[in-house]
Amino acid sequence: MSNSTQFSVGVLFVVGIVLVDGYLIVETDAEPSNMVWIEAGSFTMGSDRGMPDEYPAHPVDVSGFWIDKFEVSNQDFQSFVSETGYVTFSETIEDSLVFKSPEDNHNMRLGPLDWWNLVERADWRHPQGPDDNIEGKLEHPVVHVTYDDALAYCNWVGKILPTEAQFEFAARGGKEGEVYTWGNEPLHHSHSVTNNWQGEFPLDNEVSDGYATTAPTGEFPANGYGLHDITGNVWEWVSDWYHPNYYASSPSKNPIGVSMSDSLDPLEPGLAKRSIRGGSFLCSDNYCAGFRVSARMPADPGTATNHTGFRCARRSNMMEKFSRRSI
Ligand SMILES: [Ca+2]
Ligand SMILES: [Ca+2]
Repeated sequence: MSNSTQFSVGVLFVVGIVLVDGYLIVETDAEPSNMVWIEAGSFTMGSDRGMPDEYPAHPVDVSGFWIDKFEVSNQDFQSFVSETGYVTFSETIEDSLVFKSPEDNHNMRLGPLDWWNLVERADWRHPQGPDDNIEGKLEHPVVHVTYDDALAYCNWVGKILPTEAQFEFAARGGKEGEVYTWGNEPLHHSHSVTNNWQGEFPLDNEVSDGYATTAPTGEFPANGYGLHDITGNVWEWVSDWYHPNYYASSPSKNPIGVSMSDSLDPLEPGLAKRSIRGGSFLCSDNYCAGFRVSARMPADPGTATNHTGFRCARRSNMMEKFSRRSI
C-alpha cells in the first residue's frame, strides 16, 4: 500500500484568515493526506494485567487530533533529506545499534547486550550496516532515527509527535479494555495480524508472517481506526518523557508525561528516557510482547536502532503562521 507522501500543507483548505500581532494566521481544517482524525473521547489507559509501568489502568480524556495512517517510510524521509540536507545522528557519529541473533546456546542466560551490536556506518540508508541499503525498501519504515531526527521530520511537514496517551488511544481503535489491537487472542493464535517475531526470541525467528525485519508500511491490516502497524513493525517515538510510575499521578485530561528532570528508567537512573510504543518485528510472546496495546518502553532519545521509527500527529484546527513578508 502506498505511503508515498505526507506533504499535507499543499492539499489543505483554508477556512479562515485573520491578522494577529503582525502575522497572517491561516486556519486549516481539511483532511490531511494519509492521516486519520481521532475524535475526542475517553478511554482506559494502561493495564492492571500488564507490566508494572502500565499500572494502574486509569481513565483518560483525549482531545481530537490527527495521526498518520502509516509509519514514516524511507521514501518520506528521503524526501525530507533531499530538500533540507538533514543529517541524522547515526550518520554523524557513524554507527548505530543493529539486532543480531546470538549464538544458539540454551545454557547461557541471554540479555540485550547479547543481541544488540554497535555497527559502524549503520544508518537509515543502511539498516543492517554498510553492506545493506534501502533499494527496494522505500515503502519500509525509516529506522536508525533518534527522537530529534523524528521530531525534525514531523516539524518539516508541519506536524508533531503524538503523546503517549494519543498513541494508546489511537492504537486501541475503539476496542476498550482489550489486550491487542486485534482483540484478546494471543499472537501465536492469530494469523499475520502484525509484523512481529514468531518463535523463541532471540534465537529462533520462524518468520511465519513473512518478514524477519521491517515490512512495507501498510502491509498488515489496519486497526479499528484505520491505522496500519500501530503495533508491530517498528517501535515508534512518542513525545512523553518516561517514568514507570507516571500513571499513578498523571492528569486525567491530555497527559503529556513527566518533565525531563523527572524522567526515570530504574535500569539506567542517570539517563532521561522518552517513551516508545507499539513494539516491533523483534517482539514475541515469550519476550517483550510490546505489541500489547498498553505496553510501554523507555528509550534513550539519543540512541537509534534498526527497530525504532515513528509516525506524526497534528492538532485540530491547526493554526499555521506565516510572516507577512513570506506571503
Ligand atoms: Ca516478522
Ligand atoms: Ca509500529
